[in-house]
Amino acid sequence: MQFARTPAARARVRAISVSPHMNKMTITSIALATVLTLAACNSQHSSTTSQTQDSGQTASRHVEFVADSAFAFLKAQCDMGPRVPGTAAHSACVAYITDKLTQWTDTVVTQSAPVTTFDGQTLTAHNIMGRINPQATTRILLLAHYDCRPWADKDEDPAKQRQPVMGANDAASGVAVILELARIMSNNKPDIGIDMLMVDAEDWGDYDNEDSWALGTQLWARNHKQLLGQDYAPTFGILLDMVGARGARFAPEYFSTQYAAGIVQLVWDTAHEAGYGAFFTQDGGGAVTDDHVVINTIAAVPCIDIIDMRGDGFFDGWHTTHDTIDAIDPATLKAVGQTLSQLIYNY
Ligand code: 1BN
Ligand code: ZN
Repeated sequence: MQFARTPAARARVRAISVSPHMNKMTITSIALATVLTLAACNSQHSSTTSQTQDSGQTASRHVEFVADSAFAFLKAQCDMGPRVPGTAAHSACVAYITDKLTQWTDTVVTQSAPVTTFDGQTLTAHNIMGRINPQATTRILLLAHYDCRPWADKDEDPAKQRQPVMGANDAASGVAVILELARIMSNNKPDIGIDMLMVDAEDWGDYDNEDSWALGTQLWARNHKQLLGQDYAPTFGILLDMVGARGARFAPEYFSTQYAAGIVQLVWDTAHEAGYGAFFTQDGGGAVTDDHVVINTIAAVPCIDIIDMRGDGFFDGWHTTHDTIDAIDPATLKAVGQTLSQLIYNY
């Protein structure tokens, strides 16, 4: 369902959202609650759209992010096995993501090219982007990596450290949240453009070599203008990494705050307004050289990372054989997905 807002109204919402001095909650809380609900069904799940409007021009649009649907997309990836580059499971995941984005977005743009890993392997990296409203100039780039780490080298059992990581959280969760957003947007077109980029070869890295990570994103960032046009310039980007674990805590990450403080503020404010403040905390975040650093430094797009960081480390199962579906809580997927839905529909 579309709700037409005037450009002035949209500009007001955006200005309120990004300002650290004003609180959008005060705006939405004074709104007269005129709730229109419709059931937008597809074969698997239903979603609900509603809107709240006050006597002036401010409006907020609510589109339900269905956590069970996101969980099903996460499980489908895990059922393939660890999606390590070069394996059949990885190829199956490329086909799965391409199929879903083809169903739910306006255009799919793929990119495949060789990349060289720190240990001298040549991989063919496949990046897959689904685009909604490709002509819109105001655009948000959402990205997540889908590949799994070849070695569970942080496992407490040395005998398991050469096994691949299942990557339920460290890979599948970010993809699952973005796929569910794609599905709900196929039923409820947003006013702005959205680019959903699933990147490859993030996790075949060496802890002592920062540049050895995010190889798929490096490939995309170096070539994205050839791929998408010289004018391609998303307004900002949001990376989702490890967004599904039970007990997750998302604190502002250091590089995100350095490059895109206003976007961090917008996302954290939106999460609090949506009722997920317990997940989106203010303290405890560290610095992570993740895909978003490449998007900032090579593609020159301001980009933040929503990543589960607790104290000095990540979730307990990070790069271990415990990063399985048992570590996942649909409530965490919901907190991140609903926050992003509200951000997208009210930007
Ligand atoms: C995130 C998830 N990363 C890997 N899996 C990036 C990273 C690289 C984090 C090195 C810490 C150290
Ligand atoms: Zn990883």
